[in-house]
Amino acid sequence: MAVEESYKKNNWFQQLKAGLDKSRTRVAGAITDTFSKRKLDQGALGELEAILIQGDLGVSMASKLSNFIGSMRFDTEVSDVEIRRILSEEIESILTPIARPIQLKPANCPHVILVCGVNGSGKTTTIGKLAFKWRTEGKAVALVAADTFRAAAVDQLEIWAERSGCSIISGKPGADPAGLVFNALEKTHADKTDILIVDTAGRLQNRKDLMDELEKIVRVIKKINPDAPHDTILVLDATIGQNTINQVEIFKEAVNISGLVLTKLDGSAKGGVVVALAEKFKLPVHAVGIGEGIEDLQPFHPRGFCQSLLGLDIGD
Ligand SMILES: Nc1nc2c(ncn2[C@@H]2O[C@H](COP(=O)(O)OP(=O)(O)O)[C@@H](O)[C@H]2O)c(=O)[nH]1
Ligand SMILES: [Mg+2]
Repeated sequence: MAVEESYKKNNWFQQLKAGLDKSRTRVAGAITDTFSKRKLDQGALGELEAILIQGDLGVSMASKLSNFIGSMRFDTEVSDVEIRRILSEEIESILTPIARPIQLKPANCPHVILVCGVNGSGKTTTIGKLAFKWRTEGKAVALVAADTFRAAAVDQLEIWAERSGCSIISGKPGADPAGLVFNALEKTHADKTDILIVDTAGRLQNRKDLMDELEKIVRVIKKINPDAPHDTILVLDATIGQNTINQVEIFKEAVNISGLVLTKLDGSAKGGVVVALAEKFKLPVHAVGIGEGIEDLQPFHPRGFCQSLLGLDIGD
C-alpha cells in the first residue's frame, strides 16, 4: 500500500487533477453537457461513443465502453454523474493491471534501464526525475549519455546528473553509442553501482539508423549481461494523443519494450490516450510526468487518473 499512502501524503491527486484539466473538459465536461437527465437510447450511446473517441480513448475502447454502459442502463433515464461513475470504475478496472512501478532487483548489479523515445518526448527529463527518486532512496545511480548525436543532449543529461546527484558516463559528440554503453556497463559493474540508466537518441526522421543503433546497443548490453537490459522503457508525450500508438509500434520493431512512461500529463488535452494504449498493448505504465520539475513524476495511479479524467473526487 506504499503507493496509496504516498498518493495521499504528497497531494498527488490534486496535482494530477490540475494537470488533466484540459483532458477532463473533453471527457467529463462533454458528458455533462450531453447527458444531464437523458434517456439512454441508441442515439445517446452513439454520442457517448463519439465523446470517448474525441477524448482519445481510441475507437475500439470507445465502442466497448459505450456498449457496456448501454448493457447496464439501456432505455433508462440516467444522469451525467451516473455515467461518469460507471465509466470511471470500468476504466479503472482496465488500467489497474498495467499500473506497475519499475521493479528494481538488488541482485542486478547494475539494474540496467534502457530509455527510448522520439526527440522531445521527455526521455532526459524522465531519467533525471527517476535518478533523483532513486538517489533519495540511497541508491547509487549512473547515467550514460548514449544520445551522442547532439552535443546539447549530453549537456542536458549532465545538468540532470548534477541535480539528482548521480554520476554520468559520456563520450565525445558523435562517439559510438554502443561502445559508450559497453564501457559504462563494465565500469558500473566494477563500481557496484545499483542502477544504470541509458539515455538514447530519438531521431525518427532517420528511422532505419535509429533502429539499427538501438538494436546494436541491446546486443552490446547482452554480451556483458544476457539478462539485461532489465527494463526497456518507452517514453511517450501524452500531448500527441493517438500518435503515441504509432510510436509504440515503431519502437517495438527494434527493441523489446517492457514498459511505458507517459509525460506531459499536465496540460495535455489528450490524457485519455492512456486508456487506448492500455487496451492495445497491455504494457505496464510505470510512471506519469506532470511537470518539468525534478519531483514531477508520479507512479501511475489508476483511480486518481480515472477520477481526474471523469471529474470525480478521489473519495467518490
Ligand atoms: N510540462 C511538462 N513538460 C515536460 C515533461 N517531461 C518533459 N517535459 C519537457 O519536454 C521537453 C523535452 O524533454 P526532454 O527530456 O529534453 O526530451 P527528450 O528529447 O526525449 O530527451 C523539455 O522542455 C522538458 O522540460 C512533463 O511531464 N511535463
Ligand atoms: Mg534527450
